[in-house]
Amino acid sequence: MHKDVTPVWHILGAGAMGCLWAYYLKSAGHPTTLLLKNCAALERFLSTGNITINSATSLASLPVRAELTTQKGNIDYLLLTTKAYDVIPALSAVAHRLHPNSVVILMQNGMGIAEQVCQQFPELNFLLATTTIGAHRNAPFCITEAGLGPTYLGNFAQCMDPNLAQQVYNYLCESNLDISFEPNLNARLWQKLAISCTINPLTAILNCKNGELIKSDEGIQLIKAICDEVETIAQANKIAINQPYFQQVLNVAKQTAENYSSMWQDIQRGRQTEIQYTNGFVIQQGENLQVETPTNQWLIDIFNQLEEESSQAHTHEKNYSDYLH
Ligand code: KPL
Repeated sequence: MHKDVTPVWHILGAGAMGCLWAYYLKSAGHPTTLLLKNCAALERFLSTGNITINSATSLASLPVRAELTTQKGNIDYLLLTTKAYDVIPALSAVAHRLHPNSVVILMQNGMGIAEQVCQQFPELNFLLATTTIGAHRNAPFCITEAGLGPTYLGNFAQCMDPNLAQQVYNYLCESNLDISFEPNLNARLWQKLAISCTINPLTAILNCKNGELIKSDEGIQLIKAICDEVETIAQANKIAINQPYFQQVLNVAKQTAENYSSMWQDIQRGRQTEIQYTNGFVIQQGENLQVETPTNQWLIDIFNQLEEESSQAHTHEKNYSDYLH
């Protein structure tokens, strides 16, 4: 059933990454539907019916379909771009629409999600993706592309039939985004984890752009200490490391110097962050392996306090906007 047909995509998680992929899949001629959680979001989207993408050189809009997650109708190809902590509730919300041949691609920051999905949805055909694309949301369904890097797709613990995985990869290639099938996705996931454990929480705590972190010796030393702990755990897990994580993080901080990280944005908006799936995952792995992770622990303690303060500061705003909708 998966051969020689145009795939029909559903995207769940209409943040920057979800909107970006919806836009590129639709522009490749794939029917694409955004799945939205509530009527307020659906109404907001339907007022234009478009996804808008700003880049350094252009501003473009494209109409896509949208519907509520609770609607009926099979989902064949689902790209899940929610925050890590929303993956299980999101899959549960559309479980009635998935069938034995449905394919789900999980694209989140952080690690530990795939294991939870395997446990709770043992029958699911799923692939993992990790991306280096930089994008942020300016307004609902309107995003800025801040650098199109590669995205890597891989099969978690051979959960998916390799032919089907290849077919999905071919479909994604039609989007014209830079995508590679990665037989050793774990190495990519750990690289990204090192980046997410350093740039993301540090920019949020210090309230700065990515590039500011490497302008002081203290910032660089902190990045090094965090990376060393992540690398020790990765090595204990036999993960291939082709370039020291510290070096990779410095490169990304330089390349994305003018960006505000996704965690910085979450804290500014009073939203829950993915810290439990980044530094929290490293600390948990350290405990399992009896490896100390004092810098990650110190960082997460400060961060938890910041997250709490930011959530409280935005409670009033949230109540007000609930009332308006
Ligand atoms: O992926 C990112 C994020 O913001 O989550 C980085 C690489 C840190 C770029 O801002």
